Amino acid sequence: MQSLSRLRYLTSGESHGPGLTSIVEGLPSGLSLSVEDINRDLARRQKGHGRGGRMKIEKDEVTIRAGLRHGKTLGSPLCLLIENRDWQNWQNEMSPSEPTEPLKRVVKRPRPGHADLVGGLKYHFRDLRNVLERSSARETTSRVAVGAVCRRFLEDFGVKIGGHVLQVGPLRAQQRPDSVKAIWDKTEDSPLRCFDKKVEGQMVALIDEAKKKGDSLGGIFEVYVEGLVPGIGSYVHWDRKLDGRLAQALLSIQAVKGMEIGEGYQGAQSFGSQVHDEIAYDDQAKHFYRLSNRAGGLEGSMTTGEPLLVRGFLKPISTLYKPLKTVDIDTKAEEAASVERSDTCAIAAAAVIGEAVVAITLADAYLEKFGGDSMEECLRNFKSYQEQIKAY
Ligand code: EPS
Repeated sequence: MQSLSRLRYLTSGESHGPGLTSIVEGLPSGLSLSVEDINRDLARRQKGHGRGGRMKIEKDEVTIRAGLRHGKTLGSPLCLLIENRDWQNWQNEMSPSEPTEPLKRVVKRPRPGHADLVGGLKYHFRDLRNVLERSSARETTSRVAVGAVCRRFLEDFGVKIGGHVLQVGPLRAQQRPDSVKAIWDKTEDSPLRCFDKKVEGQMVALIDEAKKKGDSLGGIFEVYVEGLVPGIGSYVHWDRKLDGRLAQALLSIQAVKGMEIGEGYQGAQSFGSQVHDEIAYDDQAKHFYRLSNRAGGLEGSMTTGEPLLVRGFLKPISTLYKPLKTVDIDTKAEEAASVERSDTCAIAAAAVIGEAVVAITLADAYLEKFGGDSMEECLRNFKSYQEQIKAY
């Protein structure tokens, strides 16, 4: 929603090019930020059972080129750079100037499910590498870096975010976390960021089986956010609605084909009395709350103050080591699709990417409501709103 956005960002970078750049514009001055805050999330995104060989090559680390001085933002655009280590192996193939040697990695056989074919038609390329280099989920590294900055911003307002894996293929976690702390405690050092350890073992075995067969798998991740004040987003106009903005953010992640808020899909099959969360009032804490949270923390496209729960549904990765049928774009003959090095399942990484895009969306919405030029001003506005809510 760039037209309304208080916080804007751009990313650039090809998967095997020299590196990835992000520029974040609209951050207030005085936000404490370190390289470590960003590197922690970059490292988290690289983990997960089912990832391919590339993650052994990369060790994503950020360089902050602008917008930060002595550990505090300046209010000027923040520029983040992350190098691709694999660039060393692709200098001729991905050279910004004319290549010095004949190309060896030209792609002519588009992979079903990938951007290859339509991207080639649209941008008029005869080498589909031009498409896959940017459509690659390598790009999510940039968004995780920006998300880490937004997470840091939201922390100062008491907002905490945790992502976890709910499902891989047909295997669904039966145990569910009930706090962000529970997610971090139980999933941070696990192979698939799954809260249910028994099912996680089965998920790992299923991914191994898919890999052996040259196949791939998708799944579902959930992002859980605590500490939100009621009234972030708005019901008054379509492009202010927080549910729509979250949907755009989640669906823009590579391979995400669906999203859900709270028990959204279940609700479509149930009676209203089984769906809506009854309202109660806590006299001591002086706040309204819900007796359940099936709405996933959103009513009328605004936060309710209950935890926000959103899910992303990933299709299986479209590079198959046992490739599907395709057509060569030059000869028009039937062929097996091109095989590029790839992951078998990237759901654990997707949970971290989901955290990032949710953080970016929420930071923008917080700035819309409490915006100021400095953190002091934003937090003053925030405190005054909290007092208004308490006195309601
Ligand atoms: C990807 C293909 C693989 C993944 C990549 C996403 O890259 P490569 O072809 O270099 O092995 O590793 O993901 C990343 C590089 C990353 O950082 O997540 C694709 O086609 O989308």
